[in-house]
Amino acid sequence: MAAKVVMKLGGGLITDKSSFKTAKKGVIDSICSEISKIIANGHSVILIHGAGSFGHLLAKKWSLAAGVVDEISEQQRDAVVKVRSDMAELCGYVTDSLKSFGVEFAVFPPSVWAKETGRSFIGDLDIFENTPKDIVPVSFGDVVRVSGGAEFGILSGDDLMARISLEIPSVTHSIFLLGDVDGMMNLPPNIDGSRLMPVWSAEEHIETSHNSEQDVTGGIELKASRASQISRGVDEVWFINGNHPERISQLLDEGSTIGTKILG
Ligand code: IP8
Repeated sequence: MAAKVVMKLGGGLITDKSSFKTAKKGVIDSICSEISKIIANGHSVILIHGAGSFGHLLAKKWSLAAGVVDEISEQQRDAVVKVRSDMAELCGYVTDSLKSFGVEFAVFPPSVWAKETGRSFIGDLDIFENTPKDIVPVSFGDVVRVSGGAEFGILSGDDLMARISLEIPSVTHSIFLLGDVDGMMNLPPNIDGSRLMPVWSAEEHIETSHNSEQDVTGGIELKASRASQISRGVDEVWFINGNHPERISQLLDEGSTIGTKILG
């Protein structure tokens, strides 16, 4: 059966989060190569990516997530323009790689089609539905317009994942590709005794360490919460190590792989 896959490349997977605007092109290439195989096998893919060091560092420095602050509004507005262009640049690395593997794509920057932040952002999701089957729609976490005086805010790729996975008809798989870990761990990955949870549901407590010094959206907690919401409407919701993209094909072909299956 042809799968309809919504996939997010985490910002920590495709960039070095601690080093300003450093893309991991090798990782991006290995995932895009895998996407080309998935499409050649008759499946369709909607691709979302996070910001990593192309978004969070400047957004944090100028407090973009909380909206405009009078005293620094000029610098903030400059930062909004800069982060949007940095995100377009990161997206360019992803689409250049898709192109090099012969994958056609269409880019939809949220700053153009979406407004407001969080799960109830406003925007016409039909653009993802109306793209022809062999063309991969690509979008990403971005700075978007916000009403009510805030002027701007940060829309996370995790919120895009939730809405697209649940509202586009017949999505079969919603996959979050992570950097450095095989899936959801019971303890932060750097702590002794940390182990992979092959299945996870929201009732199960996890110890997390969200690096809010770097991250202006919600880190693993936001991902876990959105994944859990998605799993109420989509059968196959997974956290997979993006450094092993062959696991995506294994999941599609064999129904399971190394990773965490999120249960509703
Ligand atoms: O990395 C954040 O998106 P995320 C977007 O998917 C920006 O949470 C611009 C920081």
